[in-house]
Amino acid sequence: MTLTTNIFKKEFKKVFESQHASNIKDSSSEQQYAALANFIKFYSSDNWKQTNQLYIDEQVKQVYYFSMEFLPGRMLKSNLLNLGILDTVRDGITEMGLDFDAIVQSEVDPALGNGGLGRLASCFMDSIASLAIPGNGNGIRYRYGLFQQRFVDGYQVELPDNWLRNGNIWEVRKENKAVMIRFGGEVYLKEDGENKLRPIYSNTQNILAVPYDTGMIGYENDVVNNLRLWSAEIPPEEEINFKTSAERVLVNQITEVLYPDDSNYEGQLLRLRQEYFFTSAGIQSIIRFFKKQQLPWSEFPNKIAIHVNDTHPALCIPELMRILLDEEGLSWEKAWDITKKSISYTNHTIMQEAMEKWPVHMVQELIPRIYQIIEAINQRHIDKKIPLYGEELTYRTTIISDGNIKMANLAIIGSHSVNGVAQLHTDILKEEILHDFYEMYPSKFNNKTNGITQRRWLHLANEKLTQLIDTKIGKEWKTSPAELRQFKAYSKDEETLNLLSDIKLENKKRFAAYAKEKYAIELDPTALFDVQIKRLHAYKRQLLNALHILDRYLKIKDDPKIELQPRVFIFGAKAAPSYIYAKQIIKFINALAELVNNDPDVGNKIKIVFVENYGVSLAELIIPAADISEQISLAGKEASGTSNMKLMLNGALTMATLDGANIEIKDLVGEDNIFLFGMTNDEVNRMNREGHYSSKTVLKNNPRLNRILECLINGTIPDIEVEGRVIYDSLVQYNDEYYVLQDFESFVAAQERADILYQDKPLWNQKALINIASSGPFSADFTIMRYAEEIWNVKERPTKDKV
Ligand code: DL6
Repeated sequence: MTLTTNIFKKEFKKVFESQHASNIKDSSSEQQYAALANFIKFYSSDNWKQTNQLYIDEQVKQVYYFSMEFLPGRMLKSNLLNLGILDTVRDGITEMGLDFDAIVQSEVDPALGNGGLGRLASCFMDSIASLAIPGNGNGIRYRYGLFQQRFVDGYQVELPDNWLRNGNIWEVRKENKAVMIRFGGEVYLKEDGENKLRPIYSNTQNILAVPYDTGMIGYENDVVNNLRLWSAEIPPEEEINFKTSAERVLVNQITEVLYPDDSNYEGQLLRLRQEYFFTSAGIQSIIRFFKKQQLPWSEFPNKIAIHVNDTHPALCIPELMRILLDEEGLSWEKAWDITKKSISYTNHTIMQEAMEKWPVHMVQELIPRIYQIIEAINQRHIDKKIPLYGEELTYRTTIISDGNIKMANLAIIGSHSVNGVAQLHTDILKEEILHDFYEMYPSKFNNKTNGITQRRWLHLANEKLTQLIDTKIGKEWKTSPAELRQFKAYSKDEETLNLLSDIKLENKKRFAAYAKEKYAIELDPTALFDVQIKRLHAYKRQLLNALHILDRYLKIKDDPKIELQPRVFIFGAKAAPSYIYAKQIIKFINALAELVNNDPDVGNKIKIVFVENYGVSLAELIIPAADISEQISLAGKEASGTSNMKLMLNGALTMATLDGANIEIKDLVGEDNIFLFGMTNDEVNRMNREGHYSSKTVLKNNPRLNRILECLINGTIPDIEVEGRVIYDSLVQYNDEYYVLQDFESFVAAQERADILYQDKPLWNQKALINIASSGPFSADFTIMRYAEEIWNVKERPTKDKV
């Protein structure tokens, strides 16, 4: 049925009235949202059913993307866009006298991830469906998302994120697809009379994993894929075994909250429980589906690709082995062959502290059979590799060592593909972090630079810019993002550049209105908007950004009449609750904001806005308003970054170290259209090797920097006695682990170049346009095509029209 505005209005009214038994005019935007989301779910349900049926009928190969985190953002508008009915519905809603934007904003933004990794997973879901690739997401339905961040006296305070308070309309509970997960107890292997060893379990705790499915709607192609999130419940038939409230609480806890505090043993155990819970549930449901097709097991890797998003789901490997060995009776060799051929793994970090390892005793206690299998995988690895590579290299690659299970080692040994997420990151993996494995398995390693979906990050977030691009180069870029390059033809077209500038100004006004309403800060929309939005981590160097602001502040205090390019510095960042140093940096930036924003000498020359509770929805507001994108991590530390891509796509110029995907941005836009500064990865490595770096020496020759740092401890910035001292000491006494001071001068010089360029608006706009036009290669559609072709070996399925 073609949905016209009139049909929509009639049908929508029906849905609303059947749900609320009241007049739509008297309802709240939350109620209108609920009815509209239900309407869309119903509208897309046929396609969802048919997509699923087609996958079954045609026995196509499917990919299963296992991720501990998904950050989908609000789904209403994105679903309308992908269904091709955004304008129809918006018009209908407006004609009914309702406020479309208010309805959109009534939706809760589910924070089921920490940052880049989870958002990447959701961009991938959008691209997989939009490319008509048979694909599924597999994760956890956390009862509470990542904490809600509030600032109290400038300090981060964490509040629970009760995102399910009003229910979640997009999901469908599939109780009939529930599976049982076995924890704890004892296990031993017994001969089964056919020369096979079968595990015998006793005293296990069995927990029910119930799936909640959400349709992942492809862009105008009738495809609706599935995102399956698992929830833990007490199995009704085992109620008797959960008598105490402590036992019951333990079950609920499994899927209660994203990233439980793992600074204590119980927290770690819970996280390991979560990892096994969702991997086992996902693998069991894959096996059940595969078995329905009645194909020989050798066909499994031809029908199923399992992707492990970082090591959190790496237990997929022993779990698949367990089922193939214990339940399906395959030989070790066959099971191992199938497992390796089916599983692939992405590494997202080189930070040692993020490399997962689990104490052996913990795994033994929680999942004893899985431990036995990991031990056997490890032993076979040793036996096979020693004759080929010798003891030294082999023992450096074992899964079990020093009483720990190293999850990256398991993921590499048990998979057929290991990829990094930007070229530099992959090179570092091959040459440094995972070099031993690279020697053993050179052909497993490959690069897949991250990508973002242009549909959410341009089409939805920046509708005016979308219209401008559409009028200039047509609409093809929405499905063929490489077409964006045609926009470059307008880089010297005055009319287009002026329009681009007007759109940016409007977006900045939109953000300014938000800042005024939320924080009572008055922003000048003609100022340069300088944006750093990402998790707070020392290596990302929000501190460098703040020290630069402090430098500007001191310049103004020295000469209040100084002419400086007015700037609005926007920060958005959550710090992990247990990461004290990151929280101290938040407090420092907030205190600096308090000082600077209220100093009459400063006026509009500097304003700082640190938005609370940064997430997908705020990113959609901030990114279109950005002039400068701060991507200033220490070279070699940021695996890729994805905010760099979203900001570029919206015409921000990148202030960049040569790190992660910044290098690829530079290659695409050319050095004239990016501000580069700081040490390269090679220079950092040399410094580290030689061990000559002394932040004190940097300071000795730099009175300006000395003065800036003094402000941390001399009371210039009120209310940071503790934080200022800690930050000062980290830079001076503890030798500045992330080379903030070393890169400071070149950072400030690059910022000065940006100021000068911003004075020349036509030239700035030209560079902004070149950035937009060069960003096509960062579309997640391309990234996914490469995963599909080079790793998963899955094909786009013909969409309904083509069948
Ligand atoms: O690949 C997505 C994203 C990258 O863009 C960031 O550069 C990287 O820091 C982030 N990594 C993580 C690490 N998590 N773990 N484990 O979030 O991944």
